[in-house]
Amino acid sequence: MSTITGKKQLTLIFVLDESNKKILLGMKKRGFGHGKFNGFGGKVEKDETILEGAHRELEEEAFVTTPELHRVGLLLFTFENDPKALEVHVFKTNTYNGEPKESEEMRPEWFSYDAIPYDTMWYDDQYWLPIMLQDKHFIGRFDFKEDQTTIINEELKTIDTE
Ligand code: 6OG
Repeated sequence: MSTITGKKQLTLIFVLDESNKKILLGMKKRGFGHGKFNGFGGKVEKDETILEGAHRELEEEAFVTTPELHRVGLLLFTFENDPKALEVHVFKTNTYNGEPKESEEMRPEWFSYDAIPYDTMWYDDQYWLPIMLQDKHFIGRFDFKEDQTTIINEELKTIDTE
């Protein structure tokens, strides 16, 4: 049995163009998740709320701002032999200001809902991202092996918002 000694709070933001069924992803250029497409986001700082952190990361990583971010999911990740769990707060928005631009961290790219590059994304995304695109909310937990690819345990629940 491994022990969890703490958690990191992180944000993950998806910009959607719902009328054209497109999603903005970013190719992560460095750090954790390097080489994968993902939403924008990162660690929540000590002096900000989760929502403030989400707005800040979106602006820093994609150079876009938005008047509204909707909370759509909560994910908990653990990795074998890593005592810190990741608590990821997932947001989406369908409105944004500015043009997405490459940053030091991310190279943004639009994808059709039917051509999402799951092969180049975190392994868990294929399970919960479709739920978000169906306009539903979710809560989930994924326990990964040290290789950051193999899932040992997973639990995912859809929250019907209607
Ligand atoms: P920085 O370390 O760059 O923030 N993140 C994950 N995203 C997905 N889709 N799946 C995972 O499965 C993830 N684990 C972490 C949260 C890391 C960014 O990566 C996200 C943050 O947006 C394990 O500050």
